[in-house]
Formats: sequence, C-alpha cells, structure tokens
Amino acid sequence: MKRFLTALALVALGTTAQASDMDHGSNHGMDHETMAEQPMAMTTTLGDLALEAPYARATLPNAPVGGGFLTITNTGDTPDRLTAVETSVAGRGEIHEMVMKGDVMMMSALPDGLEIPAGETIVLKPGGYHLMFMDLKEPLSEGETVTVTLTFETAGTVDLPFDIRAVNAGAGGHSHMKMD
Ligand SMILES: [Cu+2]
Repeated sequence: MKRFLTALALVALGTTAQASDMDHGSNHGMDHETMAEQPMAMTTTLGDLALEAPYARATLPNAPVGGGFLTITNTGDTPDRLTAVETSVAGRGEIHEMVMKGDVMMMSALPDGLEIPAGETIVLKPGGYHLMFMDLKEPLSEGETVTVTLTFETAGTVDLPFDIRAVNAGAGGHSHMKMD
C-alpha cells in the first residue's frame, strides 16, 4: 500500500453515501465529507485513474455471489492494473472476465488482475469484465450502498461506495458509454 495517504484522503472524499445499518459493523469509522464539485455520476480520482459510476447488482436471498461494475479510465502514460477487490459483505472479491466455452458464456477469474492500459478506458459491465463478490454474507439490497476496496498496482487503494441497483441493472440498453 504505497499510496496509503492518498488512499485515505480519497476514502474521506469518496464515501458520501451511507451503507445500510444492517450488519455493516465497523465500516464507517471515518468522517464523511461531501464533495461540492462532484457531478451527478460519482467520479473518484486515484492517481492517474478516474473511477466512474460504481454499482453493484442486487442479489436474491441466499445468492452466493454478487457482481460489481464501474468504468476505469487511465489518464496516465503508464499502464496500471486492478489487482484486488475486497468488501466486508463478501468472503472474498475476485476480478472476472467472460469467455466463450463452445456455445456457452462462462465467467473466469483473472488471477493476475485486470490491466488498465495507458490512455484507455475499461468498462466493467454485465456480460464483460466485472467484480465478483464471492461467499456473500448478506444479500445486496437495491437502493443501499456497499463499500468496496479496490487495489491498483500503481495508483494504490481506494474505498468506493457502490450503489446497489436492480437485480438486472445494466442488462438492457441503458448503459452509458464512457469511451473516448
Ligand atoms: Cu463473475
């Protein structure tokens, strides 16, 4: 955690949304400051990375896993890499891609993480790259927020509030393209 101070500052700036009261324990030890200049869709800057519109899909009761999505833009001159995902509501986090196996779309963990090439935008979305929250300890409820810790090789670590949307969020035509 090389950029721990940076990460801490961003935690304070980024955590404007409250998680639910149920069973979240101690994940809100810090002061929350509202960023006046935040646009409607939340964008967090971490080093050379812009992290936009993080959300998770609500899960049905007893669902073992949940999915998380966001858009990551690397404005720098060097590649970075998303290497770890953690959240208090899941036993562990993974970074997944979708791959075709014969006729079947399967998801597969990326053991080396997800590269964010210099100057490029990577969109994590349903049907593509996504964050996977394994061994969920509680359902993800629509309208609530879950805090997810993302670690990048170069940019460091940040806690991001993920809005929990409908179970099928992002499946239809309502995806905002953030490319270019
Ligand atoms: Cu997955």
